[in-house]
Amino acid sequence: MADLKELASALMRGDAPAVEKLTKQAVDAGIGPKEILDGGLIAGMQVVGERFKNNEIYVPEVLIAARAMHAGMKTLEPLLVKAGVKPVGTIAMGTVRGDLHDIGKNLVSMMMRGNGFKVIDLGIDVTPQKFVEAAKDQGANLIGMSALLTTTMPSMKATIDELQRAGLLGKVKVLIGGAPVTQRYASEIGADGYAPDAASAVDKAKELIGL
Ligand code: B1M
Repeated sequence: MADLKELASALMRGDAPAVEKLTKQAVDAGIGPKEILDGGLIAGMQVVGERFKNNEIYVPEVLIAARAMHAGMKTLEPLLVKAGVKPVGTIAMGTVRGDLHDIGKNLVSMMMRGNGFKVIDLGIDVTPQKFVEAAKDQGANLIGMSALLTTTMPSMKATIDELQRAGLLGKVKVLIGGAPVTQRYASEIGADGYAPDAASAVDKAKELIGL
């Protein structure tokens, strides 16, 4: 267990080489990949998320921690697949149609991955149809939309309308965010949830799928 604590703190420091080394050591010591993920990488990322939410650290530190997470996941991912470990949920994430801002969307995606979600990254300028296809064809049980422009926020509503037309509204949960987005707007357009930052987005996503 001591090794996993060390792994979690290396992740919190954003020390990618140490995370890579400690992950390999834990595997060699016979600790299961799920245990390494939960007790080391996710445990560390949860602390990073909390600190970010409390404004104790900022975007660069989160990006550095995410890079360290990636260094550990390179070793763990194939082992998790082999062991048949299922993600806690699958979220299709994208920045809405007409909007090219992706820093926030990427941060949310990283934090989701850091907490055991499978993320289907649809990128930027994502049409309502593309979100719906991800839910239909790729098995996403959550849609995550980001918008940074007041002029692109209506595309969130258009996506919700498209989900309704496809008969998916209610079955697939919709989470929205981005600087100009508010809880009030989310309620107005019928989104299931809103989150003001990346760490809260993870909490909300878990809540929406009943975790
Ligand atoms: Co643009 N831009 N930009 N921009 N840009 C803003 C957003 C703006 C506020 C600047 C300003 O005028 N003060 C303004 C919008 C005004 C408005 O609509 N109210 C603006 C504008 C006008 C524009 C252009 C129209 C400028 C022009 O060309 N005339 C143009 C539009 C292009 C387009 O999208 N079609 C444009 C372009 C650009 C760049 C390409 C130069 C660049 C984007 C680069 C990139 O993303 N790869 C850019 C940038 C960097 C910004 C600012 C400076 C920073 C945005 C950012 O990355 N913030 C921004 C001003 C500002 O915010 N200070 C601005 C950091 C990021 C971590 O925060 O994305 O809010 P944020 O994400 C947070 C939360 O909101 C939340 O979690 C994240 C982490 O805590 N969150 C979610 C985000 N998505 C979520 C999803 C969730 C839950 C939470 O659930 C799914």
